[in-house]
Amino acid sequence: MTAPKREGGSEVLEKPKQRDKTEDLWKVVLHNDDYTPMDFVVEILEEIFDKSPAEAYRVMMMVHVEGRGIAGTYTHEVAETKAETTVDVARSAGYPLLASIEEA
Ligand code: TYC
Repeated sequence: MTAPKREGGSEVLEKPKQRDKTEDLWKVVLHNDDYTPMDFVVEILEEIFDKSPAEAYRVMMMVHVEGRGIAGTYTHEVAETKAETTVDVARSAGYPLLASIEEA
């Protein structure tokens, strides 16, 4: 049985979900292309991957120069959702940006 939620806040129930330390981590990989604008990739990195403007620019340039780069590392479900959101937002804007996931 789940403990009832106490008035004024239960320490246990209101804590953010702890990651299972045995759960596998997955990288979200961004891929370079010739058409997606640099500013758009920087915005994706700031908004979906919670990067600072400087870090977002650094990762975008890494992808631009090297062909691919790591946007972030997450549990499988979160990585999959962020990769899908990235591709959905890019397609809605008319850009071919690709994001994939691979085990970290
Ligand atoms: N190569 C793109 C350009 O010159 C920029 C870009 C960077 C595209 C990273 C995709 O994942 C990417 N506009």
